[in-house]
Amino acid sequence: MKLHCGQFTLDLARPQVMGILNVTPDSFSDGGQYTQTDLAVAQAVKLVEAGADVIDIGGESTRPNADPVSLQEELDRVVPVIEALASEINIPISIDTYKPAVMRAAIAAGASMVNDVKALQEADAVAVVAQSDVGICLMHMQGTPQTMQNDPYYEDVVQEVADFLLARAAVCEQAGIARERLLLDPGFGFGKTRAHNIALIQQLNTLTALDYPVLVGLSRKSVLGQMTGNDVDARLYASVSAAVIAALKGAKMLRVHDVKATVEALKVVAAIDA
Ligand code: 7PJ
Repeated sequence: MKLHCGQFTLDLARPQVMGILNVTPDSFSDGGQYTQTDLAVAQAVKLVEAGADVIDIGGESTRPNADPVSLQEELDRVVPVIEALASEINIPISIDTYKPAVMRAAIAAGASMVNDVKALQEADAVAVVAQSDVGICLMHMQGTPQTMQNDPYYEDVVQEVADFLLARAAVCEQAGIARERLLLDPGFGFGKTRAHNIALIQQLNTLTALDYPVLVGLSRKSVLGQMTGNDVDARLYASVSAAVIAALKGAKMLRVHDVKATVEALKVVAAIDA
């Protein structure tokens, strides 16, 4: 299985590692030696050196209860980083956004993938991606980041997530987005209880059997905190364990903070699960 994203083609025979790069506000930039863009680029280069296959850049937090960021603020955060990084690294840059205007600007700046927690449901989002050649990750979420953890409810979480993702994939393909450009993601923690998240991991095979590559993002998430009792900064071992389980169940991309540890664990998977 291959993933087409802009000028790149990723071979999904080996699960790919997407390294997370959060681009935070310019709050302590004081005209000193390094700008926030320089720091973000340096951090991304480290992720590449650690073995990342894709860099995912996000300028707005979609964690539960996070404050929304204005369009201009999000553009100001991510576009300079993508521009600088595009000439610096030779792997796909993904833009984590649900805003079509950010997608368009990011693609113009050199992004080769769009990672959308709203699965291109905002007006014009499908058209923006269809007019380009980038890869697109369609993620499932119930509700919005502001409210999604209030009282998530499903009759059958795995079936409902699968149905939603297949419907969004069909919309994309009807709009002219080739199937080879699509990734599906159950959206761990996005409008899901602990039991929902666990059911989705247990039955990940139902999703990986759908004939689209599946991306899994469990890195440092609260479900791992619930399992271990650890705070977010102490979830490395749990995150690597989750990535290994997801890979064994057929996930083709792992979205992670801890690239080096994940890449190493996946080498063990590859050697034994060949
Ligand atoms: C995900 C994401 C995820 C995809 C975030 C966090 C929250 N994009 N963006 N999948 N999570 N595709 O990293 O804890 O699971 S932000």
